[in-house]
Amino acid sequence: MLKLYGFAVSNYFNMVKHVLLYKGVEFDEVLTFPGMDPAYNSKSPMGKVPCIETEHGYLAESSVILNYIEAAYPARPLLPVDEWRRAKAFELMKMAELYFELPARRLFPEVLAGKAVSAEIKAEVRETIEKGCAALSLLAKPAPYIFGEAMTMADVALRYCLMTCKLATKAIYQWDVVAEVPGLRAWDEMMASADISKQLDQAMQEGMAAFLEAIKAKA
Ligand SMILES: N[C@@H](CCC(=O)N[C@@H](CS)C(=O)NCC(=O)O)C(=O)O
Repeated sequence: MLKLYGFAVSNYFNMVKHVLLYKGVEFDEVLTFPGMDPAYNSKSPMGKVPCIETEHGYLAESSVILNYIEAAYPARPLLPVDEWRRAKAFELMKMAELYFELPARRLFPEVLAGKAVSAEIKAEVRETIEKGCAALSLLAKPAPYIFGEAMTMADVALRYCLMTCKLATKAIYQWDVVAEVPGLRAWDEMMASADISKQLDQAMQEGMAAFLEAIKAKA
């Protein structure tokens, strides 16, 4: 059976878990924290979570894992059949990661561990996310999902990329990024109301206190 490595507070782990649950793929979870065991790098070469274990071997990097899951488990499709529309979904997923998740992550030392991030980094991050919001406004017209009637992987990926971005931008700039993109608030609330989202969000909340303690102890 497929194995999913990671932990409930990880947004990338939840992105993959959301898709597995949505598709009804059976899997076992292997509780794994980055840096816990050097041997884990033989599964996920950068030591990051998530990674999956399949009958063929291990696979890391969430977007790659999602693409594999879609190909290996085509039931309840999460990507359009049409090549062009598929590519547009990937475009949005890439942008969500590059211009929302990754810049916001640079604020984490201050947000999660109380280690000051420089004003220069804060300004850079804000500028990138502002551009990301403008780009998302051009690409995404939620109705009700990002690409229309059917949910795609882009919706799932954006949800979990925005999650860290919302947390960090609120804490550092008191900035509500969701308000920047027309229609995004209703989309965000709709995504959050899905049973799978509720299940994962609850597990994340439950694991958060212990996770923050562990981070602060390391800092
Ligand atoms: N590019 C990776 C990012 C995954 C990632 O950053 N995971 C975090 C947990 S949310 C992690 O493992 N961090 C530990 C590290 O960066 O060493 C992916 O898409 O899967």
